[in-house]
Amino acid sequence: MNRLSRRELLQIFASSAAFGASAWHWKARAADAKVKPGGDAALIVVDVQNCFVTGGTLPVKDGEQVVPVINKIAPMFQNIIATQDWHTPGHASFASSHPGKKPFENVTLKYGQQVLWPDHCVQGTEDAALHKDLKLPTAQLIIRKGYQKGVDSYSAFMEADRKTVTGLAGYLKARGIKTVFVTGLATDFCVAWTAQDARKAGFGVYVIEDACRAIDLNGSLAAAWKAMEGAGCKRVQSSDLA
Ligand code: VGL
Ligand code: ZN
Repeated sequence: MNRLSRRELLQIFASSAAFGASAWHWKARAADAKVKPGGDAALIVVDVQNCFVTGGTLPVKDGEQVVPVINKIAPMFQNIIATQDWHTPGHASFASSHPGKKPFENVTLKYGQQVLWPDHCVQGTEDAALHKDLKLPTAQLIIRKGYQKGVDSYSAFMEADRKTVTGLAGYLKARGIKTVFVTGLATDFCVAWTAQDARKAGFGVYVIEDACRAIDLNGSLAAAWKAMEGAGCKRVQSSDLA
């Protein structure tokens, strides 16, 4: 009798064209099978900017270490999108805009709770530029976010008012993208919000853990992974890609 192994069954299941983005939760991948991004996949490189690495205004611990990892996997992708946190001077997410408030405290804005940050990623400054060693010559779109003075945007898809879209979902859908691979800074803020919003918009989502670094404020990293995995985002390592 011709019996298929569990591994073969899993691979057939995972590669079956019958399972579109709606069945994303049910797709399984054999532990030793590599993930190969196809023409309908996009790499999203979130906020790998000077502000978020050593020497920047809001440095993420070891933030610069994502650069070689992202450079290594980028050639596996036919579609690449980068994002830039792109704030006005005096932005509502800056502690300096709220008298008596300090960075990393919370404040209530019109749209809800907002963590306050040091002034960072101000439009057009060197601090807001992409890291100089990032090599993404084939990147097709740079999406900027957080450019409205009164509204933050951790997510590359939707601003913090949870109403205003950036246009990224429409762009990706118009180009036939079904799956996104999320990398960059910071795991527990802009990466996590981007990954969850990508799921909400109907994309399959992989988050490449070793291509991300976290801020980890009061347990935010563990909470972010729980939320991402709960939303159906898959946690993988760069070595899982081919
Ligand atoms: C980010 C805090 C404030 C991020 C951006 O890119 O994760 N975090 N602005
Ligand atoms: Zn910001």
